Amino acid sequence: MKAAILYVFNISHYCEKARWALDYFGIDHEVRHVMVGAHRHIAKKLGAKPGSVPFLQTDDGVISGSSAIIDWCEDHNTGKRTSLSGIDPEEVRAIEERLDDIVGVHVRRFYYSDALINEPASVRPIFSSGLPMWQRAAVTLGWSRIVPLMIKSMDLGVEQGQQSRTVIEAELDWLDGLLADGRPYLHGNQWTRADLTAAALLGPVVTPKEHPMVHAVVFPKGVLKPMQDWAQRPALQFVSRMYSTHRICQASSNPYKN
Ligand SMILES: N[C@@H](CCC(=O)N[C@@H](CS)C(=O)NCC(=O)O)C(=O)O
Repeated sequence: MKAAILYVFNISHYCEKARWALDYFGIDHEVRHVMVGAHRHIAKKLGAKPGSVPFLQTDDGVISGSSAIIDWCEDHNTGKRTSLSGIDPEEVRAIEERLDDIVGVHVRRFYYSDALINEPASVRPIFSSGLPMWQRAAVTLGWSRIVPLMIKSMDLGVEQGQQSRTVIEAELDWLDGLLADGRPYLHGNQWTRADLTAAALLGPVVTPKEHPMVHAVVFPKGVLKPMQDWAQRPALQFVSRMYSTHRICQASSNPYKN
């Protein structure tokens, strides 16, 4: 089997979710950074629908979306890692779906509503990192056209940023509630894809030291202050714990590697 190729935006927390799953399952893969805009052309060429990153090129075809990538990893669990499905796969999936559909979307809108509107230059380096030189130049030259497109496609603005902040706080209440009985994981005693998803999608709010790229992000003050206010919440302490115990991606120190 050829190594799978994972197409990503470096900054994307859904891409981090997929990377983490591939690392956990010990699946040989190459991470390929794609230029914003060009990703849709690559996706179309490979037949990846709907065209968002992450998508994974494999011998079995292209797998689109972080959840489907975890499913694919489960089916190719050659390293015999413990499954991430948990004891009640349906309930675990329900938690994952809520995290994907609400937490992931609003963490992103909360950050970009401030960063892309007030400090767009701070975002550009993360969209350039990992790209070949000519693509980095294209991002720099095209940035003033890319920013308004991103603002429109993600529905960003001051009011939208506030709405997303309120939604995040409600979702943190939900997660704090799940953890209130002292359970070690979101669903029972076992590490599952719900935990991996919560940690990857909230990782940018926590900036754990094990995170592979979030340290390159310059957060605007309007985002940093709520991050500091939330830091002691059980849900975010849980995210730190998931990173420190389960996210070790360097091959040499990967605890999941045989
Ligand atoms: N539910 C999808 C969400 C993927 C997603 O929203 N990806 C964003 C980056 S964070 C993207 O590719 N946006 C650009 C686009 O959709 O063209 C997943 O879990 O993979």
